[in-house]
Amino acid sequence: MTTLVSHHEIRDRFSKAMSAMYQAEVPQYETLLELVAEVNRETLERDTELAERLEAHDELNRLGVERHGAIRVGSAEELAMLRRLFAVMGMVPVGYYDLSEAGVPVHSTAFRPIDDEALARNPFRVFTSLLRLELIESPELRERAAGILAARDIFTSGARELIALNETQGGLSDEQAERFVKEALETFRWHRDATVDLDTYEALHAEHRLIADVVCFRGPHINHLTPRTLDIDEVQRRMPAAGMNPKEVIEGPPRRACPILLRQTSFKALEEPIRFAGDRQGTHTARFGEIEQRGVALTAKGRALYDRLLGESRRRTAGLTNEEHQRVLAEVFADFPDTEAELRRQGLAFFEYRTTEAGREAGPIAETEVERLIEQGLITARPITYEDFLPVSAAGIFQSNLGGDGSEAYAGHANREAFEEALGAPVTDELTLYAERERSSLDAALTSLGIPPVR
Ligand code: OOG
Ligand code: NI
Repeated sequence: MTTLVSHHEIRDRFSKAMSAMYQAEVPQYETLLELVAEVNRETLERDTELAERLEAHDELNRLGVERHGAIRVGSAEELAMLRRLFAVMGMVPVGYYDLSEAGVPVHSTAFRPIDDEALARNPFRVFTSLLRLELIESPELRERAAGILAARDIFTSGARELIALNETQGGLSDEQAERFVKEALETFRWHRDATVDLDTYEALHAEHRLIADVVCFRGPHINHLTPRTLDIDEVQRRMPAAGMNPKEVIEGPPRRACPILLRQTSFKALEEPIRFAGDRQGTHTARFGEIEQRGVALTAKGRALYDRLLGESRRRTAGLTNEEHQRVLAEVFADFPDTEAELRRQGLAFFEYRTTEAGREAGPIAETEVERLIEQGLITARPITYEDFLPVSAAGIFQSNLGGDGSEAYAGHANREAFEEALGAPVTDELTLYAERERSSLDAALTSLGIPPVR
């Protein structure tokens, strides 16, 4: 019998191989990693309380390996095969994101691990977008794009074999895993040679830059990787001195005492030389580097408040510099509670509960109010990190890296059913995952104190 390595081990190896490949392909990404490591180190030195909390919550070891990436594919077959490829690494599709409303003709999901242990080990995620050809207006161009996509195979035959083997064996051996990482990596590699001639590229580009990016190359090159920083404002400030051109504003919520959801920024995509069919030279702009700072996951109620405040602030932030933008956001988000206790009491964010040493040693407990149990030091609540993405922020990242300002919204709207049909499986609802994690941790904590779980 073959001894199988865990899916999480394969994900860890793959994410490291992907990072090494991208650093070699885009040297600015290596510079970004150095900058983020420097700022993280300084932040932890300055804020020992944060350092202790991250350590206690098992988040310090994942900080150094943490990153997400993004790719864009052109057909249902490609997306469905990617689902099987990511399954080898214990990554499943979570969440549905519609970006057509923001003028980007794609819809997306994020492949990521979902259980606690896997997330603590290496939470590598890949934001994966499917081009919506039906949103291309010209029927002639639409058909041409579909024809080009139908003719390519973005997977090596070795990768296809190992994906099938993973499904029949329920995993891969050490040697098979090594080969898998190498073969799978080929799908995400950059190609300096386009598969089409310059005229075709330009026609697709004129329709939407993103369409040219998806259709004209041999595969879905990884277009960015994103390390996790503990101080995004500081990294943004230091980018120019390190030779990087940051996007204008940091996306997402403002800086807060209790960070919520996700804040993101990037250095702008580089213009790179391309050889087109027929031996003509040109350029293509697609690849960049991004950073993210993660906070607590919000409940549906918290998310509704976030969306409302973000909507309000957007009316006031058009065209502002990042500094002004952040000032307006901070003003508007004054209406969002900013202490852990308040976030909990109002049911705005998700927490994980644990019994303390004192709780385990206490005799029979009359108290059943969760907040009182926390005050008495019998249980602790810690914020559950948001592991997903934000559509408005993602659209902002897309836009600034496709060059050009916000395009107009497409008439087509969210179509989750079509996306799931292409994927060949339903996407997991992210809110359900956080709610289950909170619920099971609270049940376990209360049970260990001899208190019946609240329903
Ligand atoms: C994906 C942009 C979205 C994020 O972190 O929100 C994204 C892309 O440009 O393909 O990566
Ligand atoms: Ni990203």
